[in-house]
Amino acid sequence: MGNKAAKLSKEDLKELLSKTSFTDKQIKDWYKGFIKDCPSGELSRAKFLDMYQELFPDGRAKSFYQHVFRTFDADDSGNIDFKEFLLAISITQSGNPEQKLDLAFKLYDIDRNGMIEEDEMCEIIKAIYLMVEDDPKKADQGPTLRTQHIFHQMDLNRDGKLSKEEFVKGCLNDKDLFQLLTCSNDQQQQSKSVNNVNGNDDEDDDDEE
Ligand SMILES: [Ca+2]
Ligand SMILES: [Ca+2]
Repeated sequence: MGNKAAKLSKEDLKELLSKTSFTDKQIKDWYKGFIKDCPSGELSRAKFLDMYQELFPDGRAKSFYQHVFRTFDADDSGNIDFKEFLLAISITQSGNPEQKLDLAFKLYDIDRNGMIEEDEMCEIIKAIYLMVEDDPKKADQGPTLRTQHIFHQMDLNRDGKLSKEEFVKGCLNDKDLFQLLTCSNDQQQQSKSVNNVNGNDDEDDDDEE
């Protein structure tokens, strides 16, 4: 076949060159891979979850990746097109702190009302814990306490919600929080930073808290 192979439009290529740190060739290579997996040019929610199901066969990451899907799907169309996909990948791989925080804010602002409510943050942190925490008790209680702690630290005007400004300021002032709240798409780093926050150490269980 191949005579109808989807091509990346010049406009999209130009936009991606200006908005990402990828080179012309890298973008085209990403596009080839993307079209191979998604011949329609769009990544559906089901396909996205399937991909992560392969990486995390025990299903513990499912609820988290539903949120990642929503975050990548910038226009809320129910599919991730190549531009949405590559912009998000670029930010997670090589974005500056502000870009990472911008993406993280979208992850936590589930209802897209421009504020992070306490239950929204708790839900995401719970999904992260579920994915990396083996102790179900910790995975159950940890997120609520963690969320309360984060709000205590970040909710400067005490209105029970985090504005973008409060969120960005709070993360930039606290390295651990920055890692926990922004490394949302790097499983390895994520597991590391949740373990840091929990005081866990995979290889050495002697000094359990
Ligand atoms: Ca979309
Ligand atoms: Ca919200």
